[in-house]
Amino acid sequence: MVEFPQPFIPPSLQEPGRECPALPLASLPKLPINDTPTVIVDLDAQTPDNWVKRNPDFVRLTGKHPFNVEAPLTPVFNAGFLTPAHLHFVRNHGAVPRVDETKLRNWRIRVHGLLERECSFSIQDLKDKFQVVTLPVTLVCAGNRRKEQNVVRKSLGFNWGAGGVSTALWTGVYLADILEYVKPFYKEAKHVIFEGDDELPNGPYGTSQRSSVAREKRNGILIAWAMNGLPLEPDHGFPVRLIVPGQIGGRMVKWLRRVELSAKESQHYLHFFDNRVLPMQLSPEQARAEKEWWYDPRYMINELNVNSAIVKPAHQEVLEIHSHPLNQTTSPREATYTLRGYAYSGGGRRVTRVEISLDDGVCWKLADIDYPEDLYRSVYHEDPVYGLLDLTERDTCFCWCFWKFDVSVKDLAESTVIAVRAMDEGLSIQPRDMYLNATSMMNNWWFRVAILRTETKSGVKLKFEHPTIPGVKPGGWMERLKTSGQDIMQPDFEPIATDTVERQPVPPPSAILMTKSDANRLITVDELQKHDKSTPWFVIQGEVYDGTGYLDEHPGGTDSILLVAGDDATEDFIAIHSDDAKMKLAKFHVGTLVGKVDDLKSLRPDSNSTSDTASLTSSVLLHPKIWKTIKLKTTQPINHDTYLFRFSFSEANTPLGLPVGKHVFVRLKRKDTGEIVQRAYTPVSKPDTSGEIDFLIKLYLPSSHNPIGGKMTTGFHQLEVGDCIEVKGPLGSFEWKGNGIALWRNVVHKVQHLAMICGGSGITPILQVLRSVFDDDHDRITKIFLIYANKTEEDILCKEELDSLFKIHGLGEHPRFNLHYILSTLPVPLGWTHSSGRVTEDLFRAHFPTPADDCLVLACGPDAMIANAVKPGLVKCGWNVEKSLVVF
Ligand SMILES: Nc1nc2c(c(=O)[nH]1)N[C@H]1C(S)=C(S)[C@@H](COP(=O)(O)O)O[C@H]1N2
Ligand SMILES: [Mo]
Repeated sequence: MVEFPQPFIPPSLQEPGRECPALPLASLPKLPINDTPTVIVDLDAQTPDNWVKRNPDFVRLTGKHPFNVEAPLTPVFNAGFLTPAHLHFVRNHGAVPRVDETKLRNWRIRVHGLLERECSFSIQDLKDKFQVVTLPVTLVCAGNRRKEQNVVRKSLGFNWGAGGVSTALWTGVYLADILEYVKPFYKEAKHVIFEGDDELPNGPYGTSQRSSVAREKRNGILIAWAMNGLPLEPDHGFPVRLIVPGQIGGRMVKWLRRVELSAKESQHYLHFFDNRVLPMQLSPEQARAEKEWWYDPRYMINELNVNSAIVKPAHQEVLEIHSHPLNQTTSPREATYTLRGYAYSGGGRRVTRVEISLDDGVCWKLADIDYPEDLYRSVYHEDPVYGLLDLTERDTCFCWCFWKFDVSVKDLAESTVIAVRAMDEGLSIQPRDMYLNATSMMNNWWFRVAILRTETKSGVKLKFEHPTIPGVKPGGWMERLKTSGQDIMQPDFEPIATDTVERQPVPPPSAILMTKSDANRLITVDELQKHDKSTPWFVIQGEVYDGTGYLDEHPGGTDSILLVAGDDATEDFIAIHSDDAKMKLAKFHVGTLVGKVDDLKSLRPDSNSTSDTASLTSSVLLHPKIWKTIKLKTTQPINHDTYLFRFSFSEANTPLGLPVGKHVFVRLKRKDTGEIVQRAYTPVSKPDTSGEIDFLIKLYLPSSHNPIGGKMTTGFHQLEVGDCIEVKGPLGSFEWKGNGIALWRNVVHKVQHLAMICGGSGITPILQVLRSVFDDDHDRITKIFLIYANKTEEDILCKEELDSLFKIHGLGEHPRFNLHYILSTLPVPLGWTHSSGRVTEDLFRAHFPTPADDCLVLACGPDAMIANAVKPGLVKCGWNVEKSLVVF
């Protein structure tokens, strides 16, 4: 009879110092060293798991709750063959069932259904009736390495790195023995269903095995109560769980309450709607919408597929190689570096080879493999805690193995990428190509680590970059190459030629799906470039979009699309668009670019451009395609939070080249975070300025109210005189030509009345037009009606200028300027004669002209103001917003 460790309470709940009970055999892999957590981490305080003690160093993959974590790769790997509980990954679909002493005492596993002998077993019953056994088993979540797919396309699942894998000694009894005891009617009972005690929105967690698999002892399925000789931790199923060696973690039901012999497979919600690899043709959205796919048993995942990863070099590890033999602090070129990592496969199949390539898959060389699991095959050991540890007659491989490969530092320095692939006994080999699927499960394409090389004074420096890093944090070559416009399913690890400059940080990947599942045409660079001005196609992150249908709708104006026609627009698009805009992009997706987008990046000669934008010639400072560096000359406070930033170009006497009404892109590098931020701004410079450009910037600085502050304006705030930023432009769909003529979406409008509505810093494009109208001595007819909304009176920008223009043009016999303010913060100052409250149709009725063909409305303000107040208000007053509303 087997003795039980007493009390049968997980160490984290009682006696955290407890170590794994020793195994007397020195030849076996060492037992893990536990660092059992003793405190409840803050993140759990407000969740139903606020009684579970956890390692604070885990990478949380789904925020606070439920608890889904992996440990950073290096510590898990360094822990060795057996993973201590505090580093073992956890996958919980909901709250951890809380098992107190009473609940523990009454815990039974009910075995029922199509069988002769229905039973309810306590854990003690299991120990008394059946042979207690221990098996080393590797657990892998089917989502392991999912983030790599999520970077390509956001799937129906969260971002596992390559750490969704761990190994432990599991102690329990064979399911096969229990089944034999309860005598199932196997003629009908084709399935064995398992159910957990967790309460999830769609019922408890449950799944099933085919009886033919479940009853076979060779498959090693256990009902287990101990992990590495200690009671299961709450996160791993305390008091008892199923262990299914060689299968995905998802089949190993935790907090096991019920086993049912049934003619039908499990009907549990997550048996169907989780752990499936759906056909590649199904986009995540389709998969969500078309439920029938999930019920097809062919797409279910049981056994693991062959997989491997590189752990060493670690992500961001640096290897300095000196060229001078006397420099002892760095590696000489003759030195070797040992690459290391793990590999595993499913169904008991052995990993039969692991291969390394340093030329992205042209040549492969065998790595050495260490199979610690084999060390158990020569021992027969029986003990009160572990029961029978006997793998002497087993030939199944249920555990990970470790590979290593010595490479000369010189070869590493000449390579741009290290790739690993494994093959198993069934001759399944990890593919080069990703099997992109809606749940992003079983991702097992080659694991590749990019090598970034920098020349240093004393030699070269290699920096290693994993494909991704787990969780939401950005990082890894996949995001970097995606941002640079590559098709990362076919990555190209070009050498980073001898640059000594640190690379720019990569912006986080877009989690928004910007592609259409049925837009799967392959488009060549040639075809792309044929689509320029009349049917503008452009590229974003390797995908091709047709902008034709969007020319009229684009809030940024027609020419911001025309300017990128036939070209790569990734940088600008990602930098300035909201998630909402990204979502809208999918509609215009036509296919995927083949060939290198980099070829496009170089500027094509301006001669082939038919744009009428004056600044395409170099007689002006601004260029729509080339970033120009400008230097901060002065800043001048305008009010409590707004400053006029004046920048100078290097050519002092060249005209700026900014038509009235157009805006520019501005980009800067944040001094604190190093992040590149880009926004569109309308400069307030007069159109005939030379050598300089002025921006009126309202600063949204970090405050208790908004701890982050405006990304861009905080960057502006950090600038000191002499600092440089960049501009390019002009762009925009609207231009005021003067003398009553506006060019809008390439159509000439003769305008008598200009109605204008703006909010806060939205005054800038309005001011441009306004000044130009009133500065124009030839223009005696154009009338302007301006409504300017702000929170408080002190927020009103350029009030003096506006008021004085009003005195000149707004009074007298033939007034041409109607100026009206509205303040949203109540109460308004004493003696305030303008409006207060919200922007409504009444305001337009009172202060705008009646709608007419020769009248345009210009608007600039926060999106919400335009969408919720301006548009509906104008419509109610009879304006045709499609035909007359220009939104900057
Ligand atoms: N009852 C229950 N069992 C469960 C789950 C769950 O959410 N509830 N998650 C499954 C999944 S998807 C995995 S990968 C493994 C993870 O086991 P671990 O958390 O002990 O690592 O448990 C499986 N068993
Ligand atoms: Mo899983």
